[in-house]
Amino acid sequence: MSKKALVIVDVQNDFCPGGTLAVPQGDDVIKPLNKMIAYARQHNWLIVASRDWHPMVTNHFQEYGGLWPIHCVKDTKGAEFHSDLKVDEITVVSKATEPDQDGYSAFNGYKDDGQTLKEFFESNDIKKVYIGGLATDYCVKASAVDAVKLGFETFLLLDVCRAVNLKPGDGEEAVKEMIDLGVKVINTREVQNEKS
Ligand code: VGL
Repeated sequence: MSKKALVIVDVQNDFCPGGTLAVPQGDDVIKPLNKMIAYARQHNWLIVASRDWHPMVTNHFQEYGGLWPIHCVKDTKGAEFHSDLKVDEITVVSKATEPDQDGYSAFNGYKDDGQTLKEFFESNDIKKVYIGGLATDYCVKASAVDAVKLGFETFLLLDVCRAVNLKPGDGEEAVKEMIDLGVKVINTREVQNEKS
């Protein structure tokens, strides 16, 4: 039987309240995500957590011509997963590790052993991918769009996503774009009541 995968996108300190690029209510996703992680573990899903893992100098940051304040610099407190997120024994995928990358998508990243997320999924016969985390309008969207384009049946876990909303409505717009490209929207409670 093919397996399902849960992808938790960038639930890192800098994207949570108090961080340098705090997503409004970003930490609200942690409790329901922890439940989802427990469910996924019980059902033998593959579980992956992506993290932004930037160099100090990158043209992703405003100082060097990019859009964003400095955030998630590798090996700093801001780049750590939020301490309430139950990530122990979860596969970590680090992305945006090069100075010329925005690296929004988890499919841009690598596991510690150098494997890409696509390779990891293919070697585990993953067919369905469930995605939630931060932020709806950037890294979650980019990851879900890549998942669909790579041929995975892709589900957005809407209740465990929050948007940056640089412009009001960006989050909703992102959800519409994902739906148009074939992403299915669901919430974690519905998934946990599914039969299969
Ligand atoms: C993200 C803005 C900049 C994200 C990353 O994780 O969605 N957003 N870098």
